Amino acid sequence: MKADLIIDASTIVCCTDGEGAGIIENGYVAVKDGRIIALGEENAPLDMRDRDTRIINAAGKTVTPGLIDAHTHLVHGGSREKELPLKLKGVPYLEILKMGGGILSTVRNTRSATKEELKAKARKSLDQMLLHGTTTVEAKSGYGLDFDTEIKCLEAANELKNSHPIDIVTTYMGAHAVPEEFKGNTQGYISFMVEKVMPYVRKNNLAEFIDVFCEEGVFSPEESRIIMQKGKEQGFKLKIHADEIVPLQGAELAGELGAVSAEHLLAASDAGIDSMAKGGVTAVLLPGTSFYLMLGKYARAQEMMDRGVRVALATDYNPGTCPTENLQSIMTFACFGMKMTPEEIIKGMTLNAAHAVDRAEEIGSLEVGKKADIVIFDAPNIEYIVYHFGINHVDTVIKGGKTVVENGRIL
Ligand code: IZC
Ligand code: ZN
Repeated sequence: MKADLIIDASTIVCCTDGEGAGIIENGYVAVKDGRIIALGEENAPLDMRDRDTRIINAAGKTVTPGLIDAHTHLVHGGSREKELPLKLKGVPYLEILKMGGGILSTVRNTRSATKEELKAKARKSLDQMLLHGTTTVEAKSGYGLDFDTEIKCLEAANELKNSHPIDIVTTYMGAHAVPEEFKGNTQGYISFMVEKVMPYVRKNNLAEFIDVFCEEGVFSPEESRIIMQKGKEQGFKLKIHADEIVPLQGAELAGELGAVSAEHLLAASDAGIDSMAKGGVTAVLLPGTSFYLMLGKYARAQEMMDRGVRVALATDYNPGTCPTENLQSIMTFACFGMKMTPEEIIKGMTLNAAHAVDRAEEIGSLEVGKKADIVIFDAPNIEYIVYHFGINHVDTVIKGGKTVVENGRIL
């Protein structure tokens, strides 16, 4: 493969491990055969500028690792804008769900859609994500709940993985809600997931993770524990939607069971934060959802970082509580909602997000040997991207060494 040489970049944000974000001013990044082969300050060594090397001038621009969206509900049917009047009247999210709306309304739309329809809709979202700088995305099922629809959604995500530049990490989230056909029989639904769906998903390699919505009126901590333990026994890695609205000690559970990540965490206790630090659980914070649910409250990011928890950021892209594919908007919510610094924010969407999907060996930072997933923003520094909000700053996206977005357009 031809080599690419990004030169004269105003800012390169390496996102390497340790303090800060590893910033290089006026530097270069060299890419060959899909990998980063060199990077540094000033000019690239002359022998790299041979005839076969494509030079990308990044003067006035900022180079970062490809963004990783570590929490999305990518595959689903329909949308929920018609719930806006209810939301504006102050009907709480969990109340709308109890009335058979919310997640359950998306379940009806997902069940009635064909796999091709779901793929076409998800593909549009993936295009938006790519245009906004996302190169890897985690995608959960959980809007089918029955066997056929969960498998349909996971197959859709896996097929998209092979036909779209974005890499997709898949998660089985049957434990997103109790479906209407199991109403009043949560135990029966748990047995169905554990005995019927999980073994099939595992055998066919349709998902690497499982996830549980541990929340009042959805799955209790005791039920969540059983689902996670059974999943772990079958070889799944664990994620948990923990302490989003009501504090239920989901963070404690994540630490105890060795989950790879715990998500939301607005109501996580001090003990829960310590349990996550001890268990090496990455916190995936979703400030777009705090904003969209009008909770008037954000996760305690600073407290988590101070206590030794790795903090990642994601969109939570879903049709109910955060309908956006754009991680750059999430940067602004993280800054103003949680007082995270631009360096903490960019690391939360790169290296820390890579940890949240168990890919930190391969992606998430600009380092020699890592996969060449790179974004060039038309902005002189990362502060500028966070500060000038609501627009798309992406100029170029390189995925695995291949340029897939140029001048802000998909090639
Ligand atoms: O569709 O409401 N929180 N699951 C848990 C969601 C939000 C997605 C939805
Ligand atoms: Zn979610």
